Order: sequence, then structure tokens, then C-alpha cells
Amino acid sequence: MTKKQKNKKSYKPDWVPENAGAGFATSIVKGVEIKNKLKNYTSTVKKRDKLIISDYVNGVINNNRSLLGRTITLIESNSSVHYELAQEVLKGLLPFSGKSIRIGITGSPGVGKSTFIESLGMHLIHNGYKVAVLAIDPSSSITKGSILGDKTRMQMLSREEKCFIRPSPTGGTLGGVARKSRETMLVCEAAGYDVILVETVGVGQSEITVRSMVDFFLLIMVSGTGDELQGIKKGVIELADALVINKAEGDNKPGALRTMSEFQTALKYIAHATKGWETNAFLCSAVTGENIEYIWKVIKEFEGITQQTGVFEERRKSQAFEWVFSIVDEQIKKNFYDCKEIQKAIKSIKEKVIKGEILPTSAASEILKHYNSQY
Ligand SMILES: Nc1nc2c(ncn2[C@@H]2O[C@H](COP(=O)(O)OP(=O)(O)O)[C@@H](O)[C@H]2O)c(=O)[nH]1
Ligand SMILES: [Mg+2]
Repeated sequence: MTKKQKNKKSYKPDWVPENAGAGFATSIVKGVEIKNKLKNYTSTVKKRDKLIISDYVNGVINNNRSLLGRTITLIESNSSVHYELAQEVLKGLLPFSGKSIRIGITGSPGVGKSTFIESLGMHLIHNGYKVAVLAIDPSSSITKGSILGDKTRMQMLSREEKCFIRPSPTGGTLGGVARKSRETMLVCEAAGYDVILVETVGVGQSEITVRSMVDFFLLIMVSGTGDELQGIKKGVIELADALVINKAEGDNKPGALRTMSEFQTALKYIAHATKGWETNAFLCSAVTGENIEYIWKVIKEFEGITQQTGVFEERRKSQAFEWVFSIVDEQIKKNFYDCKEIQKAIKSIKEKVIKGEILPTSAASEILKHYNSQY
């Protein structure tokens, strides 16, 4: 303790063990008083933190929209206190989840994913379903936007009481975004939403991530670019349970038909995503609603077949297991980069790497030394 600190209203603790060495605190410095700041702080926090676990759980189960929103906000929070609370709430909700069909929708920007969701969502609501729409967009933390856009594409759906739309959580890695979305999915299921639609855009690994959290995966495309097959990553087709050529109306229809048959041929040579299910290509128009009903029938057929063969349940089980490890991965990474020692090491090594004074492999081992010393 510095001389300055000692002189500053320090006093003896109530109890000090006998023979206490110099390492034991022999004086206590009075805490700093921040009366005004504290007043503001408690007044805002009190209001929001009044809820206890059972408030969240009961609110969600009774589909109280405001509490549903607050539960998801809790899940999306990056604070560790909220994380703990969110996990407790999720534990309470888990027995009520799992009863929906989870559908992933991917495709390049502009192919009409959101419009398709609007159209399919409205069809489902008219048929008595409750629909939740989530988005996974790892780039949204950079662009500050969301692939769901300004909800203008889902104007009708967003007004429906039986629909809940949640844009992509922002901030952090794809792993972090995905964990939050998975948990949000469980919350929506517990609130009684029976169809979960997850929109994602082909950024990095996001398609693979969404595939690993849904039952049915749909790839939307459009015709007219002339090089359709080259524009789509082959790997993505292998993940899909259905390909949909959207905007197939009016003058676009003949071109869309050609594209569809091209893909249908390509599918003959590609491994299909789900055991016992043949992936096919379809036409649709999200704007006119043409074929939307048919695509829903295909999804229901898929659900029926895979449930009968046990593939549905098997996939859910292996997804749960994968999920465990994605959380482990996320935590390890977070702990690693949150570690002050490692941050310092990275900072000091960065310069050397840039200047070419150290090899990247040596730089990596240098940083990992700090990690190895801890574990
Ligand atoms: N002609 C036509 N346009 C469509 C169709 N579906 C979507 N669009 C338009 O395509 C544009 C992009 O749609 P959006 O749903 O935002 O695409 P996303 O980026 O894949 O979500 C919008 O201008 C839509 O109106 C369709 O079936 N036919
Ligand atoms: Mg969109």
C-alpha cells in the first residue's frame, strides 16, 4: 500500500489472525462514495431487474409478448450476470420446448427470403399455426443492419398477433450469435410457436450453423443470371432438403423452369442432406404466393417421413450434442481472448509480426504459452 493510501481514511480490520505476515491485509481503505451516480444507477436497474426466474418462465409459457421479448433480451445480453440468470430461465423452459418444426431458409441477398417468409408465414397463420421468425446474420454486427431488413418485407406478418419476429442478435462471433438464436428458438417453442423460421444469408459458415439447428433446410434461388450453378456454393446444395427457384411469375417463369430442371439434374449427382429424403427443386413466387402452399406440403411430408423413420429424432439428438460443443468452443475462445495476459501478449507480438521480426508460427506459440501455463 502506498503512503498516500495509508493516510487516506484507512482503518484496521475487525479481525487479524495471529502471526499474520505482511501479506495479510492489515488495514482497510474506506470505499469511495458515489451517491449521485448510485442513485441513477439503482433507479434504472431496479425497474428492469425486478423480475425473478419464475416471472420469466411463467410469462413465456403464457405467451406474454412483453415478457417473451424481455427473456430474449436477457439471453442476448453479453453480461455474465444476465448469462447466469438466462441459463436458469432456460432450464425452467426446457420441458416446454421442442414441439415445433424448425425450418432454416438461406440464399443470396435479394433472392426473396424475407418475402418468402412473409408469404409462407401468412399461409401458416391462416391455417392456425403460430409462427416465430428469427434471423442469423453474423455480419449484422459490422453492418449494424439485419437481414430481416426494416421488416418492410414482412409488413403483414409483423402485424399478426400469432407471429413473433426477432432480428439477428448482434455482436460477437457466429458461435455467439448462434447460441443466442438456439436459445431464443427454445424460448419461442415454450411460448407455443409451432413453426420456427430461421432466415440466414450465406456469410462464412452461417449456412452450416443454421443447418445444425433446424429440421428442414431450404435454399432459395432465382434464375436469370445465366450462371446459376456457379453462383451457388455446391456445399450449400448438399445441405438443403429443398431448392426453391423464387420469382417464378410472369416473364420470369420460363427461365425459372429452365433453372429448376438444371438443378434437378445436378441433384442427381449430389449427396442428399437427409437420410431417406430426396431433395428436389421447386418453383415459387413469394410475391404472388404461387406454390407456397405446395412447398408447405413438401415440408409436412418431410416431417411425416422422417418422424416415422426416426431420422427426425436422431437429428435432433445429434444437434443437441453438437450444441454442447459449440458452447464449449465459444466459452474456450471467450476465456482465451478475455484473459488480460493473452491480450497483452497479442498486443506486443502484433508489432513484431507486422514488421516481419517474428514468424507467424512462433508468434502463435508465444501467445499460446500463456494459455498452456493456465491449463
Ligand atoms: N418479382 C418478384 N419479386 C420478388 C419475389 N420475392 C421477392 N421479391 C423482391 O425481391 C427483393 C428482395 O426481397 P427480399 O425478400 O428482401 O430478399 P432477401 O434479401 O433474400 O430477404 C424485393 O424487392 C422483393 O420485393 C417474387 O416472388 N417475385
Ligand atoms: Mg431478408
